[in-house]
Amino acid sequence: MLRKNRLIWENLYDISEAEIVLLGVPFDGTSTGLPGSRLAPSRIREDFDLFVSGYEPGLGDLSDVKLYDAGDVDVVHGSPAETLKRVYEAVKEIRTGTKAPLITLGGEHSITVPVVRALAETDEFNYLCYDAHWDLLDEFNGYRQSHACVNRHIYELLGNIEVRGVRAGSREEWAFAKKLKPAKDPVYLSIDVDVMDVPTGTPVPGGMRFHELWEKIKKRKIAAADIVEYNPLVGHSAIPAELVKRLMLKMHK
Ligand SMILES: [Mn+2]
Repeated sequence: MLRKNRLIWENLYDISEAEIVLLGVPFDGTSTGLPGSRLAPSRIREDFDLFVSGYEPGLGDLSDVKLYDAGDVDVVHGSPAETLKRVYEAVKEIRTGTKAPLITLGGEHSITVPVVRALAETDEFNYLCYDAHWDLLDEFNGYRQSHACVNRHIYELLGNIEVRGVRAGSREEWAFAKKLKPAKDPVYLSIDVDVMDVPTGTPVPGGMRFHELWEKIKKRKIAAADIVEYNPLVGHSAIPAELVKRLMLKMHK
């Protein structure tokens, strides 16, 4: 179920030697705003080559990280259910080859649910999300797989979630959010880039600056991460690729 035609670079290591694993999910089938985040995994890999400097003071050098890029999940445009099933299976398959931290590149936010579900079967973590939206709806227009429901379903799966940076939600979501408590480390970190003012299909004015976000997340112990909802059809930002680099340096073992 994995396509290997768009790797960040040639894999120099076997998956069993990996210190970080990368996975792309080029899917935007439930996007409620402007579609296009399906283009993000390949765009982020290109940006990584074009813009990212390999060394970060205090974090180290990319040449010290044994990266394994697992490629992209072979998604099914038109079938969110089949796509999310394939994401789950891809993560389970990766987990049979390695216990290294996984960084997943969306795609839209709905892809986080099967990644968390698959990892939670073997790994211990709590869930921390940075997002402009609560995404706490049980269903959206009768549809539970919508990207507007992702945090609600992870809440049901794990029993608690921490969500930061929210500036948009329904009255019901703001009420539901009162139940949420801070998540203890280690965390699965989900970064919906609309928490900043990065080009996205569902923008909300007043986003965090990159350095504000980084100052927050650099203090956390991160077991796995994803970067979702970057939409290259809306515009360009080097931030997602820079986040991949810093997370690789911070999370590798
Ligand atoms: Mn969002």
